[in-house]
Amino acid sequence: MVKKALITGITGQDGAYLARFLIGKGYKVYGMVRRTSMVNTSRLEYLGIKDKVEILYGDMLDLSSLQRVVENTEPDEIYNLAAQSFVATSWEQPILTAEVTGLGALKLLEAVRLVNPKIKFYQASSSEMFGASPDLPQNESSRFHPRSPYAASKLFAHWMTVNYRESYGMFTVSGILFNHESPIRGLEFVTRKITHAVAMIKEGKQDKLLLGNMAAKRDWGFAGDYVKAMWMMLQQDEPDDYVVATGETHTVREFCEKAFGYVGLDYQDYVEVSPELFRPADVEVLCGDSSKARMKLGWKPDVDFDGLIRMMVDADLKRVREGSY
Ligand code: NAP
Ligand code: F7E
Repeated sequence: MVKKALITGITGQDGAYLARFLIGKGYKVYGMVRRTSMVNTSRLEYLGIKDKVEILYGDMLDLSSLQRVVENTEPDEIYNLAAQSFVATSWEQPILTAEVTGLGALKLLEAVRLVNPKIKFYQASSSEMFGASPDLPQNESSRFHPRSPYAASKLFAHWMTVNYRESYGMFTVSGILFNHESPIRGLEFVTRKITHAVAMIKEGKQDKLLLGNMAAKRDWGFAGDYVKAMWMMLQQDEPDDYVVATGETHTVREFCEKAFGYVGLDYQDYVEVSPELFRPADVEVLCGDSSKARMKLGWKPDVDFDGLIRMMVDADLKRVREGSY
């Protein structure tokens, strides 16, 4: 029998990669999207799968729509990837972030419990939940110390996922994923902001790049590798939580140095620091210990830091040269 998966957030970076991965595994893939005045399927088009997924309308703010989507699709697996996911915006829209990213996950868990508690449920948790944790590298037992409305909302959703497992015996898992990037990463995130600027500068279409905290350190991997781990978590006999990370951490400055260096430029000639781009509170260092995922799931990343930068710069150069964006 063909397995069915429902993905919330299918128009986002991970949603598109996960949909492509599941289609490759023979799944029937449903994607929930919110109503917008313009269609927003550019990532699905980029990966060549737009016509291979079935789209249904629903919103994380609206429990009745979630319940209807779950009833109408009768999935075996649900991947809850929908969120207001940009940390900086979460200070400007803290309540919306809590409602979509935090309460939205609880609404979806409730919809699953009411419609069919046997559906397996994946929650997109985040390394941001560790925030200012004194533990480094961070694993599943490390202490949480969220540092933004986004991180606090994700922590609420994480604990609700654990609680639905413990209270109702549901197959709910939380994947604590460290930063993962790709050529279809949103342009506001620092990696893509840099690789897009590198391409624009190289092609003579931009002269400088403004950045905020260049000393921040992140454990950056490739989104295509990370969506495999999501699926693997739902194929286990028992539901559990897993950290997914490369185990390497690099500064924003190093990312710049390598990305500009790849096209023969010195980042110091183009990058300026703008105090306006600093956050009210930042997470200074994240580095994940994914031993459990590697041992129990057999997961490992295939793309390393340098490979990720090359992939993103190459894709941006191609798009800038073609004028596609
Ligand atoms: P993304 O590109 O920002 O995608 C977010 C998705 O959520 C989009 O499809 C967006 O739809 C959808 N969405 C937002 N508000 C919604 C609402 N009210 N109702 C329904 N859908 C809504 O994020 P991503 O990078 O793919 O990340 C996927 C998930 O993993 C997110 O939950 C994120 O917080 C989490 N996460 C990401 C990372 C990472 O490094 N990428 C790491 C850890 C955890 P629109 O297209 O309409 O805006
Ligand atoms: O920032 C610093 C910034 O916005 C990374 C989301 O997917 O990963 C992501 O959250 C670092 C921060 O990602 C700029 O201050 C400097 O220290 O790329 P980012 P993030 O905040 O780590 C986690 C795991 C998620 O769950 C989130 O959903 O880079 N930084 N200068 C900058 N950041 C941005 N965006 N723009 C700058 O100009």
